[in-house]
Amino acid sequence: MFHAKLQSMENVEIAERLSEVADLLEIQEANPFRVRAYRNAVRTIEGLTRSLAEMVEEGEDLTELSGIGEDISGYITEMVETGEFQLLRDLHDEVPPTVADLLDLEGIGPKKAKKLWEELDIETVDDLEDALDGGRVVELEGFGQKTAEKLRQAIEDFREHRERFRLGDADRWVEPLLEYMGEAPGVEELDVAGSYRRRKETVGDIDLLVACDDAGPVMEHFTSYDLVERVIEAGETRGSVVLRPGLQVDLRILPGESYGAALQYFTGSLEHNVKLRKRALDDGLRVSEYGVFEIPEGVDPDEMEPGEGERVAGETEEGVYEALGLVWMPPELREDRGEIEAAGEDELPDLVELSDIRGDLQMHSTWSDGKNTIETMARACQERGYEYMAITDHSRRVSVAGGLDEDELEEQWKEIDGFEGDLDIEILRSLEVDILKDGSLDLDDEHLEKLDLVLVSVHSYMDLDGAEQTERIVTAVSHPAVHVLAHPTGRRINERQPYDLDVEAVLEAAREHDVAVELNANPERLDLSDRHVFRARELGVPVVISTDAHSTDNLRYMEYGVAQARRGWLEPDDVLNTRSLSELKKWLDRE
Ligand code: DGT
Ligand code: CA
Ligand code: CA
Ligand code: ZN
Repeated sequence: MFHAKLQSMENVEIAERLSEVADLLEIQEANPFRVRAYRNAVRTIEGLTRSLAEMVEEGEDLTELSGIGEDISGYITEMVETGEFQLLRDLHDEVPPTVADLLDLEGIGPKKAKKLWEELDIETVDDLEDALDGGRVVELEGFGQKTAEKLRQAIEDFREHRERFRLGDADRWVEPLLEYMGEAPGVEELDVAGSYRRRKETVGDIDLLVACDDAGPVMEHFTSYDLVERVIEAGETRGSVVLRPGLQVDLRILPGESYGAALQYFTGSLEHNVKLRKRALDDGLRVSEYGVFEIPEGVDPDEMEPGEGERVAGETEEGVYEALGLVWMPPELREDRGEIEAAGEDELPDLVELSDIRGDLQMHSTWSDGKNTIETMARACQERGYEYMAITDHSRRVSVAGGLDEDELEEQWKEIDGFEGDLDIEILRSLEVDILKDGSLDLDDEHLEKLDLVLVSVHSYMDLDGAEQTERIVTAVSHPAVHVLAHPTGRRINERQPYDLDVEAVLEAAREHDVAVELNANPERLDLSDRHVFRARELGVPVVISTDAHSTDNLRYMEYGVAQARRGWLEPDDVLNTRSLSELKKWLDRE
């Protein structure tokens, strides 16, 4: 039993399932070459810019993709055409799917996972925690006290990092879900609220709101979505499910008259709502998810029944804010960082928008580790309507990514000279120059001088102590040729902590030397963070929002960068790449 929706199965879902096969095979101690074949296929799929479902529908030969052989091609076709994957189903009869979750714990490989499951019946991370509490794990051969302690830490890390989804990952599931929910009977309004709407870098769960008259069929439609793994709750107007990758979705169904109030309430943040409610009480008003109500004389607002008191707003979100004497605020601002006060005085920032962006100043090509040629990247940028772009391949020292030396850089310029005239976009000669351990740069001064834009960043010695790391980066920023410090803290969300770094000192140095800081828009980085760009703005340090694209597809990351910039209160003037080409050139030439 499956729906037509499966026909458009997402690449991520296919990759996810193949990756699960690899995990389960590994736990079964299958032939390592077989395991690797699945992993290679997953890597290929993750880098694909086209939809596999489309390719299957158009009868294309999937085995022409690298890493995809006859078997896997057959499985992909099976998934696209039937929504089923018999091999995975068979594997699930042998190994419970949750056992593979144990592999996400630091220090647990397939052998250990197998042992925990076979000998202690541990199938989930929660089971493992119970077994640790009960002292059963230490008794297992090859585990011992030290391992047990490490596992506790691993569980803690797992919970802290893995339970929240990166916004970019959540989007891959939310977008198809919204499309599906839009097809539910009688839907009048449909929105995602919560941290997702505020575009927070990670989301704990997805809060879906629907306005309609008849809730039953909408709830039914929701819980029968194909990617639902588990239904937690399916009440009349309130439901909760967990999607296959472990992402929880809460649904609220409401009548149209209170939709605006619910949207406001469930968008949060909690802190924003708390402050709003306090403010309302001073005006004799009570705000709830049902609307804004006048508090009747002598009534304790905490004891008001839903719907009690005269209702002054609720149908629209604007109306809710207006009833409280405030103008509507973009969701990205609703973190109680001063936005309510600013709205009260009509001093909200005029936030930067995607359409303000005139160019992308960090991207890679086949000259280093990018997937597309410079010309292809340039045409894609032109299609996005940009006036300018910078090609910033890696420098020599980043050899794993095919970094360029001085001679190769000159070769690259010649290539650009060759086709530039055919295009309607300015290609800035640039390079992502590696910052060496002592803060010096991985390119000679002569060539640094010749570049239109000098971008510098760290790719090695990420674990220096704070003082040394800060000094290193400050040294780099102080070099007179440098224009932009890229991905300044080096964090990878849910994967790698930022360097031990005094960001304030780096921002001060950037200001002193007229260097801009990057907001790297890759949803796995978002570096600098929203809080840090807020601080950059306060200090008057210009911010560049760049995608660091390694393929034409990645150019769409700009949207994530702009969202974080908005969360950091940036206006167009705070963002360097909203400037016209001539203004940008003036800034680059330090005129
Ligand atoms: P998340 O899911 O952890 O990324 O963060 P949020 O902000 O999406 O939080 P969530 O899903 O727990 O709740 C969604 C919104 O609902 C939250 O931002 C504010 C609102 N909300 C939830 N619980 C309460 C509450 O007890 N009081 C008030 N005023 N608002 C609440
Ligand atoms: Ca949420
Ligand atoms: Ca929620
Ligand atoms: Zn980089």
